[in-house]
Parts: sequence; C-alpha cells; structure tokens
Amino acid sequence: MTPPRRCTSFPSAIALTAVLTFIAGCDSSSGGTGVVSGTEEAVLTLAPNVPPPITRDHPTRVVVNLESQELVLPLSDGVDYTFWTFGGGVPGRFIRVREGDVVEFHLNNRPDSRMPHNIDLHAVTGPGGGATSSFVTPGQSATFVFKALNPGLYVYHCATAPVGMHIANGMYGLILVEPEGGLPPVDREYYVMQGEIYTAGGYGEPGLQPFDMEKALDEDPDYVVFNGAVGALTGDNALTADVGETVRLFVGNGGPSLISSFHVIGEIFDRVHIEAGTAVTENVQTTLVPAGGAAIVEFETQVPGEFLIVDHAIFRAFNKGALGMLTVGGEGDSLIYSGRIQEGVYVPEGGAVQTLPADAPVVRATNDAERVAFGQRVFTQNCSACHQANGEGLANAFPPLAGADYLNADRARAIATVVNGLDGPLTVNGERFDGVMPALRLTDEDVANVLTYVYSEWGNAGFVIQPAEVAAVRAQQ
Ligand code: HEC
Ligand SMILES: [Cu+2]
Repeated sequence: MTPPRRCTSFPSAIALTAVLTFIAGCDSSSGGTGVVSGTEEAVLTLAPNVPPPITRDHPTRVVVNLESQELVLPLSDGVDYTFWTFGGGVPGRFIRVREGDVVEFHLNNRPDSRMPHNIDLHAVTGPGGGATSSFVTPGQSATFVFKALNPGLYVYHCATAPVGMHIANGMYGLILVEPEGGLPPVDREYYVMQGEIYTAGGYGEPGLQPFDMEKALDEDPDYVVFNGAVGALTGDNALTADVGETVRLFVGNGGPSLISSFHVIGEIFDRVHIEAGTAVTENVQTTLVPAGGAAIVEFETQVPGEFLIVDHAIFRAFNKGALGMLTVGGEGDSLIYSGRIQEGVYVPEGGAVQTLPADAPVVRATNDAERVAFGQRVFTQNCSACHQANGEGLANAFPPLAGADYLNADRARAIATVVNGLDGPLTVNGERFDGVMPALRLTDEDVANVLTYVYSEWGNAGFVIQPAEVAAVRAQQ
C-alpha cells in the first residue's frame, strides 16, 4: 500500500539536495508513487547479472556512482579491443530503481582515461537525458539528480562526440525503473545486451584491433555480440535455468546502428514487454529491439537442453558473434518434446568471414578550389564531431584546428596525424591535450583534400597538400 501524499509545509533547509528531494516527494504529476523517504546506494552489477528486485513500498533517494573506465578486454579468441566502459565491463553496469525514486547520479571519469565522457539515460526526463550535466574530462566527476517518472527498461549511453564512436566502443547499458508494485517474481533474471563493434581487421583477425570509423559510417561491423564479446554467453558463460523455472531477460541494444531481431531458438516468449514499455504481448517468437531500445522477455522452461540466444538476422549469429546460450537442466517431458536433442547443429561455423576490400572509386580534385570543396566534405564527415564544425575544438578534449600553432608549424606532421592518428600529450595554442585521435583510414586523396580545406580556413597557413605528399609521409612509416 502506498501512503497518502502529503505536501503541507515547505522545507526550511535550502540545500539544493533537500529542495530536490522535497520537490520529488511532493510531485503529484505521476500519481501514486508515494513520498520519497530515505537514501540508499544503488547496487550496480555487470552482465549477465542484475541487482535484486526492489522490495521497498515507497520511493527513496538512490545514489548511483558510475565510473567511466577505458580498458583493453578480449573481444574474441586472440582478439583484443580497447573498450570504453561504464563500470569496467560491456555492457555498462545494470542500474535498478523504482518508479518515483529520486536518483542522485554521480558520473566519475577515471584519471587514467584518455577521453571525456558523459551519460544520456533514456529514463531521464530532461535535456540530453543528463548528457550536458554529466560531461566529465579525465579525473573529473559530475553530479545531477533526476526523478524516475516512467517505469520501464531504458538504455543509457555516452553522448560525447563522436557519439557513435563512444557507443561502438562499449559505452551503453540498461537502467530498470520498476513499476510501483514491482515486477512479478520469477526464478531467474538476466541482463543481455547487444552491440556491434567495428574493427580495422576482419572477424577473427588476431591482436589488438583499432576502431574503424569508415566501417562504422557504413554500419558494416565485423562483430555483432551480446555482452561485449564473442562467447560472453556461451560454454562456461552460458545462462542457466532448470526445467519448470520462469526466466526473465532484460534485453537491450546499444547499437550504435543495427536493430536486433532477438530470438531464443527452441523457446517461445510467453510474455514480452514490447520495446520495454508497459504493453505486454504474449506468445512471441522474435522481438525487435531497436538501436537504443530494450525489451523484457519472459518464458517458462519446459524442456532441458541448450537453447541458443541469437539475433535472427542470422549471419550476425553464426558469423559475427551474436550468439549466446541458455542451458536448461532437469528432466524432460516427452509429451512436449520427444526425440534426441542434437547438439552441434547450430554450432557457429567459426572461420573468418571473407572480406571484399574493393577500393571505392576515388574522385580526384583537378584544382585547388575543388580540393578545398572536397576537403570540406571529408571534414564534416570525419573531423567535425571532435574538432567541431568551426575548428575550435573542445576545451580539455579536442584541440583546435582554427589558428592552431601546432597545425601550422609542420604540414608533414599534420599529414602523419591524420594518417596514423595521434596519441600522447601535446600543446596547442598554449593549452595541453592528452587524448587519442583515432586513425581514420582515409585515402591519400581525402587526406590531401581535408588538410587543404583545414589550412584554407580560420586564418590558417593556406598550404595546399597534394596526394603525392600524403603518399610520401605514409611511405616513411
Ligand atoms: C575521435 C575524435 C577525433 C577525430 C574524429 C579527429 N580528431 Fe584530430 N585530434 C583528436 C585528438 C583527441 C587530438 C589530440 C591527440 C593527442 O592529445 O595526442 C587530435 C589532434 C589533431 C591534430 C594535431 C593537433 C592540432 O590541433 O593541430 C590535427 C592536425 C588533427 N587532429 C586533425 C584532424 C583531422 C583533419 C581530422 C579529420 C580527418 C581529425 N583530426 C579527426 C581527436 C579527433
Ligand atoms: Cu564516452
């Protein structure tokens, strides 16, 4: 039972947090969630685990401490990737609150991070979902407070430029806002989240793989995975249940681009919260999970065996990694399923996907004006997300190109920066930067064009760069 709402006296304390708590507690717009009382620290879990169900019968102030952390993690056998994470894993840590809760959110960016980050929670009603309030450079922390007005399962993600790159690098996760009365109890709850990864090398190519912006723009990933890695949910990592148990999967899709056709081979979802909202539909085979969206699926298990969890866009499952497993133990019922359960029928084919590195036809600039015009296009598509459309960059994060002493001092160094990326401290116009610029895999023509454009703008030195000069710098590597 929910106690009646009382908002009789204004609080005497004028501390911001007290006022916010008061406002939240007296908000009558969302009906029946009760008066906010007490404070608790949120339990945050790494996938596939979820925090325990909420047993409170009233909203409270929930303190969330989430740390952005950049670290090398395995992506597949012998393949590593530098992931950017919320809480040390991909997907980010699961957050569980109740409708009406006041969430005091602290985003902490580790001092050893190279990049600024922030967070956009789709559960937030407010500009950017919290993104602007939470922008943190390495070694910084930021706090904002929001009220969880709408129950549901929501995606959160980093929204720092270039947004797609931060998401592709692993910066997404789920926050569950339980409805006032809680969710019906089940035997097992798991956290499964899909995402795609764009690597310079093809599927299975060993070593530390850098991010590939070109493939990302083409929405053509080599990896589509559940929970951040090929095999994160297979073998010893398989989800488990016993015959007769009820299972609830909190399914999210970080994207950044692909829609998931979420399916469990050999199971029918008894109930699906479509798009993780309030509407429940029944008896579903495959449910769509949009990029930046979620679904809650529930089913009872009746038959023991291995049940494959897939994105039913099926090349992704068997050739790109979007394959998990639910192992159901116990006795079968031959009336429901009789006959031998063949193992191995759906085992992934392994092996690298054939890649077709057809070089895109290059349109060559025939004069300097064309070079600038073509270069502007390359800039808009490849550079402006970080260095900004006006070339001014972003303080503490992305150095300026406009009137930049570093850029104008050395054209060969500028070419090398675009060709190879850049890593390590540098000073531009007296400001120190220590970030990472990814290698962008542009053609010599595109590098020549974009730098000619950059040099022609914003009071820069006016150099015209020819593709041959780019080729010469590339040859020195
Ligand atoms: C993902 C963000 C990102 C993108 C995209 C990006 N850069 Fe950078 N760029 C950086 C960062 C961060 C640095 C500083 C690296 C460091 O601290 O070592 C940098 C440094 C530079 C520098 C040297 C410093 C200066 O200000 O003169 C140049 C030149 C440069 N970038 C040009 C480009 C061009 C041209 C493009 C597009 C083709 C581009 N960058 C795309 C992030 C980016
Ligand atoms: Cu980020």
